[in-house]
Amino acid sequence: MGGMSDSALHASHWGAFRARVQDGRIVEAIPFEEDPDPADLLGSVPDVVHAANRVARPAVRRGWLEGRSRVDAPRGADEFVEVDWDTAIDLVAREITRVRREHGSEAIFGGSYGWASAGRFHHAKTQMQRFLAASGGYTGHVGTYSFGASSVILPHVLGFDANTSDSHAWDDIAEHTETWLMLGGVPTRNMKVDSGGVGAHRGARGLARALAGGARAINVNPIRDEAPTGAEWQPIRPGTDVALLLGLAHTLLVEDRHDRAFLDAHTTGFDRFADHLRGASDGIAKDADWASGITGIAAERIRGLARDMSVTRTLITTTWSLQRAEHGEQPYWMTVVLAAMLGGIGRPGEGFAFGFGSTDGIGSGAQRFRPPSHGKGDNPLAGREIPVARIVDALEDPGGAYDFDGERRTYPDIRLVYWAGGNPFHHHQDLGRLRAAWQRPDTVIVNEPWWTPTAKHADIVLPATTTLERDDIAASSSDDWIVAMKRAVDPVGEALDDSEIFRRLSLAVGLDAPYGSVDDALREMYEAGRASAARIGVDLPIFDEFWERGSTRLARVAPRNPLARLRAGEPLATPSGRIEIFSETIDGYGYDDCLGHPAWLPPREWATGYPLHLISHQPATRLHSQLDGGSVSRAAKIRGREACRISPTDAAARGIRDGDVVRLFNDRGSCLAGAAISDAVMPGVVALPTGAWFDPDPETGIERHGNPNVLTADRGTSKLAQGTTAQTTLVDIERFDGDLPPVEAFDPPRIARR
Ligand SMILES: Nc1nc2c(c(=O)[nH]1)N[C@H]1C(S)=C(S)[C@@H](COP(=O)(O)OP(=O)(O)OC[C@H]3O[C@@H](n4cnc5c(=O)[nH]c(N)nc54)[C@H](O)[C@@H]3O)O[C@H]1N2
Ligand SMILES: Nc1nc2c(c(=O)[nH]1)N[C@H]1C(S)=C(S)[C@@H](COP(=O)(O)OP(=O)(O)OC[C@H]3O[C@@H](n4cnc5c(=O)[nH]c(N)nc54)[C@H](O)[C@@H]3O)O[C@H]1N2
Ligand SMILES: [Mo]
Repeated sequence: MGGMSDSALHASHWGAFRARVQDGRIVEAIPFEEDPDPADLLGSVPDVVHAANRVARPAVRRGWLEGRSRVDAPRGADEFVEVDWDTAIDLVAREITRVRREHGSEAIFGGSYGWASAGRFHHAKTQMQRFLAASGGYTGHVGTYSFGASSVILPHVLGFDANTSDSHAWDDIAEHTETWLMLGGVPTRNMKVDSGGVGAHRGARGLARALAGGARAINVNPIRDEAPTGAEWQPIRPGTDVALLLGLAHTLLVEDRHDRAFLDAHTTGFDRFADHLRGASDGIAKDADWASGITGIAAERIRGLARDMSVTRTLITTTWSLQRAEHGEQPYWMTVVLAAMLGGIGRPGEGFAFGFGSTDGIGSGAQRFRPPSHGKGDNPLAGREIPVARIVDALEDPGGAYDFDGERRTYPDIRLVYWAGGNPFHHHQDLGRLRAAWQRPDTVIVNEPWWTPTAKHADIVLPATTTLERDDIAASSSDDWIVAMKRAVDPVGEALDDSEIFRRLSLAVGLDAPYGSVDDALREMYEAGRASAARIGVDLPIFDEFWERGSTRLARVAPRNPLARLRAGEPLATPSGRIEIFSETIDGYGYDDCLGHPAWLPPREWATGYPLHLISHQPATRLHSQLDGGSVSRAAKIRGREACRISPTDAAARGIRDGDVVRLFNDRGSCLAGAAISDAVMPGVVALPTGAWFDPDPETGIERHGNPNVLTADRGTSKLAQGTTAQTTLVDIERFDGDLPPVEAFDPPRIARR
């Protein structure tokens, strides 16, 4: 190991590739020859690995180093001083020890949400949490930004989290589905990636096979080209899918088209829900006319769809995005309830499924064994986590009480924040509010390969290697390849592997070294995975053979719908053993923002009165903020700023021409973007993908680069799940005629050499 070979195989969240190296630099990422459908994102890899904004040496914010107040030089505006590694490790170890002693381990926030890199050993967050757990514990987080609302509500409704349970195969859809209602479409853009790595992309081909089966596909989406051509486009006012689903359900009910036998045998609470549909308590029938007024979809179209769905084998797929909205629990719950009324749940190609079009692997089957992992250790403070998207509430309100899934919890007093492998100044909402709350802790430590916005807002930045600068192993339960990720180039600058950073920190706080050499750790991790695979009859080559060959292909098993067992009479892990259309548990919580049954609850955001819905979907040209500085992402920008799609109608009303720089704004903030006029976007909607690096103008505060999270609201989905609500955002937009400020997103901060 450790040898550097030309064109060695490597892996990433966006695909496996061979790294071509010249004079110690990677010059090309050549797609893995077994990948039939490699992602164009590979083109950005060489650009970012050797970019000028790599963190070259450990750096400390001057104000922190000098113990000055954060008021005159706040985080994100101060300059940095470079220090040597010994000094940096010593500063971090002392500070962690001090905070533990003075405030308790709970005061250390080590949630560190983020995708980090592919590779099972060097996964930054895992390494960090292992260190923090061993040295006394930390406050962690629960849930994800991806499916924060549904991972809490689905266990109440179904007894399990169906977000990633591989319920249907693309081929089931081809064979059995006649009507395919795609809520949120099935965007192939999102299938470029999968968490943990992709050996050979399968999603887009699976989708093509599924559609070739001839199902009538309906893309319910504010944006047309988010499903393959051939799908009918049904525009919908963003955030109103629940009203559409209720209108469909009402039609089924009053026309007696619902499957009573299925509802009687496998669900509970339908009668109370039916009362709600008819308007028994509030006098409002949730009929197609009512739904039309909320969604903007003609009532007759809703009635017609309900009738068609009741006489054909129907599949409803709902993308994860629908729940990243106020009351985001509801579209998920209502997807399940409508599918239950249709009666096809548990049959191939019928019922419901989540996450189709959200990542590459879903629909293509899964591995039979859990891939090897280095493990994050046991956190002594397990059980005291905060919901992931409530980080700013926690920073602002130490000791404050909040609701979460039936519990009343209190926020810890966070004094130290450690982030490794995530970018909160990309992923969190209302970045202006985050930036203010971020000033409160005593210390912020970040491990990063690049001067990301999060690194620029830290006190101590420790430079981490990228995957190409170290040996690792990629394996994921949604992929059929295990890839030896061989080091291809030397570490850039003085960067160290995250594992080495935490090894040194372990020693500095007085712990034993967590492992011997990396080579030994990789071998052990792999062999443990091989042994567990063998126990279920999966044969893997021994480590040396695997490493030599560079990759191993695994057999996959077709997706198995866990709800097929329900039809066969096996109870679900819900209180009733059935699908809960009415949940006594949730009803018992007494929440006004998540009732005992699915319901339409208007978002608070609508009261702001801004005229345009902002959709900040995933970017086609990168992974979140990763690769934003690369050529693929930059080529799609307009005058250096993220492209914002807007309908011809809304553009014309504002005198905006294609290619203009525009300013998006609401009461929370504003950002510049480049206008891309497109009739694929319905009037009343603008689409600005996530991931442009946060770049606030130091003079005016305007974000200059097109980061939608300066506009999004930082509110929980509900008291039940407290998930992110990024998709529920209203804005206005205008042509920007002022002097164009420069984009400085990719410039390192001011750095002084000591
Ligand atoms: N408005 C809006 N906001 C959103 C969303 C949305 O739809 N709309 N989507 C949300 C979702 S679903 C998600 S998952 C989040 C994603 O948010 P994140 O996962 O935080 O985004 P990434 O850009 O992937 O951040 C990963 C960071 O890890 C760093 N990194 C990579 N490799 C290494 C390594 O080896 N070591 C270290 N130390 N660091 C490394 C990268 O440089 C990068 O800064 O965003 C959320 N935010
Ligand atoms: N290339 C690329 N792929 C990615 C990622 C990336 O950063 N880059 N990120 C990955 C991650 S972390 C995740 S969690 C997944 C996320 O996967 P998703 O959550 O499924 O993806 P999004 O792109 O946010 O949105 C999907 C669709 O929802 C639609 N939509 C938004 N609001 C509404 C609404 O109110 N109603 C309806 N009917 N439709 C709506 C959008 O127009 C879009 O077509 O993607 C993954 N895939
Ligand atoms: Mo995500």
